[in-house]
Amino acid sequence: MVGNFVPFQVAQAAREAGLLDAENSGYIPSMCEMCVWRCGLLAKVKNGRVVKLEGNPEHPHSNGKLCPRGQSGLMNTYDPDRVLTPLIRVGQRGEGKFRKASWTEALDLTASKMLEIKKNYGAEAMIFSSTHNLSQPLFENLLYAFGSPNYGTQRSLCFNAMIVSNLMTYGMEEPDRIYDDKLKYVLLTGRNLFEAISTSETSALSHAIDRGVKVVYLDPRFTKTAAKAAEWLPIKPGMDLAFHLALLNVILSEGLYNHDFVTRYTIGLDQLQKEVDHYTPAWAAPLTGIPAETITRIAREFAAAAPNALAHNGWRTSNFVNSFHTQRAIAILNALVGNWNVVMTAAAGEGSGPLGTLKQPPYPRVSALRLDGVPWKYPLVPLTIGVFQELRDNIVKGDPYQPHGWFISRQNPAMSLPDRGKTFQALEKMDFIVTVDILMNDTAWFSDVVLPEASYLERYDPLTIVGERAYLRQPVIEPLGEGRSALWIYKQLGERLGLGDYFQYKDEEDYLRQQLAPLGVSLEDVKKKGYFDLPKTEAAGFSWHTPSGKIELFSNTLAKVGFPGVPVWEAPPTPGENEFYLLTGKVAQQSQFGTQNNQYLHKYSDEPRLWMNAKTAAKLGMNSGDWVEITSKVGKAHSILLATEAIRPDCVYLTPGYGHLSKGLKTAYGIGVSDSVLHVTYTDPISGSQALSQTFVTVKKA
Ligand SMILES: Nc1nc2c(c(=O)[nH]1)N[C@H]1C(S)=C(S)[C@@H](COP(=O)(O)OP(=O)(O)OC[C@H]3O[C@@H](n4cnc5c(=O)[nH]c(N)nc54)[C@H](O)[C@@H]3O)O[C@H]1N2
Ligand SMILES: Nc1nc2c(c(=O)[nH]1)N[C@H]1C(S)=C(S)[C@@H](COP(=O)(O)OP(=O)(O)OC[C@H]3O[C@@H](n4cnc5c(=O)[nH]c(N)nc54)[C@H](O)[C@@H]3O)O[C@H]1N2
Ligand code: SF4
Ligand SMILES: [Mo]
Repeated sequence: MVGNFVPFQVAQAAREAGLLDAENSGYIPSMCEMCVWRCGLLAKVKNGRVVKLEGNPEHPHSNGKLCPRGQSGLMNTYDPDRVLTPLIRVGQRGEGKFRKASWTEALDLTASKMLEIKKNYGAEAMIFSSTHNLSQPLFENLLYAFGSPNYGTQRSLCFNAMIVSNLMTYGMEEPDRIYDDKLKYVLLTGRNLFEAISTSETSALSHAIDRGVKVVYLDPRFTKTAAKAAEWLPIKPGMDLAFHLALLNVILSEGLYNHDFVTRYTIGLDQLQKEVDHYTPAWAAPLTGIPAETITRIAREFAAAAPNALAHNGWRTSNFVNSFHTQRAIAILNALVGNWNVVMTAAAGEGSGPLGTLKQPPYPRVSALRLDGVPWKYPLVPLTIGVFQELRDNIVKGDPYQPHGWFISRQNPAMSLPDRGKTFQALEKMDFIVTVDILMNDTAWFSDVVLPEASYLERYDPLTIVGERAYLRQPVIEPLGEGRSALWIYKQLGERLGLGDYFQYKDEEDYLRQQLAPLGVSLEDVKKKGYFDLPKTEAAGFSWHTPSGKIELFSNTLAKVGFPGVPVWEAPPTPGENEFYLLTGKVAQQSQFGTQNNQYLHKYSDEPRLWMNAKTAAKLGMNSGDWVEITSKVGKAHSILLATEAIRPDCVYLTPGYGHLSKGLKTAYGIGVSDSVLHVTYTDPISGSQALSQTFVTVKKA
């Protein structure tokens, strides 16, 4: 039976390594893809079939553990709704009528449509979008070789504010955090680590709490993280900036900063000091809803614990249009107490490091403007990061030109972009839409061609480096249907587009061998363990990749393009009478907009309800279980109400990832409501981050 047996070469390598016995039972190493954290896994194999997924102790992201989503990964492959052949639309867009097609027909059609669009309107009329995954370099190769500047990623909906502020402060995207025995104090600003899980960091924080590390947690909701924290501060949404400016004020005015570190490694203390002089705890108290004494105490506690004190940047930091300044203030708080190389350090990160790169010609020069305004409107947003929601808006406007085709890979923008109605307007503008996915997601449902990728248990992906090792994703079963790896799909398309020179590998294993070539490691050896150690490099002293070579408390880069060089107060909009802040935030059992159809996870997920503070609900005459109508400036939605003490009276909350439109998702269809229907598009002018907490709604009984 197809889809059950371990591919011959993988099984052979595993047997030779003693991982599988003569009956083909044992464990095969690979990597999870139930979220972007990509933990190492061991697939438990019995008689050649995978029966369970466990954490690989040899991978720093899993340390032997998989989260509930990772453990449910078998159902990602065995989902009865998997798309197992290429599909071509036959009915109206959105009607969901498709016919099965051969790969040859689907790829020929896709390539011919792309070439037609290029010929008629220029390469820039093809939009490409994708969310972080291991085959992204191949996808990017396709789009840059094709010659389009238009690339949409999830980042502006996720962490742009954090990334751009770290770049402006430290000259790096995101530092690593060290949760070792010395750590004493953690300040988490809306980083719900016990539900928005990154296995290794979540368990590191949990162990730290066991050891008595003090965690102070700011969130308008009482989350699982709030429950584990020493102190929960139900801050007013968007006021984190005021809170952090006041922390800076206390630390500077009381001289609690690390003078030696600040003098040696930073620039701009004077400008910072002058600005934060205004932002006293007494000023911040009415804005944040946190008493001035509490703010002062936390500043002093943080400084006293320093350098073993960490102010966490957060991860999805796309909350308000002032989020860039909030993030800058957090980055600066860490710098002032000199915790670098104690609790924060240069990121080991994922990447390709010393791995071999494949031969290819240079990309064509592109002169067309990017539709997302980078860099002409957003000069500080890196090109690889972009401003996706602005790209979508400019498709609708046809400004500065009208795109005609959209290529989407491993992404569900119909759900993940704010203001779903507008996303559909953008999709409707397209002459041609193609989606690469494993399921008929909501975006695929509106596509013209759907190309099925093999699931992460069925395919190879490019090698990736984490820390001092390179890790391999390898197939642990034969594909169930005709799904193919992204490595195969993009090469096939590249060849049909006349871009074969950008895909100079015979097949997946040849690609991996070329990556391994400069290191003299054999693929067979890597298959056995799932990783290999990279040659040791001399620990190079870290230097700040900022223009001054120092940590920039004042940034001239910001000032030069007309933004404040130090964080300044920018009041976020506040809801009108009878309006609520609409909050979003992850739940432990689901990932984003792509796992709700997983039958294992479905069993353990509550039907999502609209959280509302119990007292507010009582005042409005509403009870748990009532159907309510939620209205924002751009949409309306209906949900069941949950009256709870676990949220501020001025906020409501919806779990993201529900309210799917695709009837091809038979498990998830019809459950819950999408918060993206309600979200208004607001963009932080500096980092390009979408402000997901800045939508205000009214709620009435339905
Ligand atoms: N189980 C699970 N884990 C995941 C993911 C997943 O989908 N599921 N996704 C992964 C990804 S891609 C990301 S980016 C991370 C995201 O992880 P986090 O950064 O933790 O982000 P969220 O869970 O989106 O939101 C966190 C909290 O922010 C609060 N919040 C909203 N507005 C404000 C505000 O103005 N101030 C403050 N202080 N808090 C506010 C919300 O109530 C919510 O509880 O999680 C990762 N881990
Ligand atoms: N309302 C609201 N909006 C949000 C957020 C929120 O919390 N609330 N969070 C934001 C954040 S932090 C992020 S990171 C983005 C994420 O949103 P997106 O960038 O859209 O990413 P995902 O939802 O992870 O994409 C999931 C798609 O990948 C598909 N997929 C899964 N495995 C594979 C595979 O192996 N191959 C292929 N080809 N496809 C696969 C799934 O079937 C699904 O269709 O959303 C952002 N938008
Ligand atoms: S955090 Fe969970 S879902 Fe994400 S990669 Fe790790 S085990 Fe998989
Ligand atoms: Mo994210």
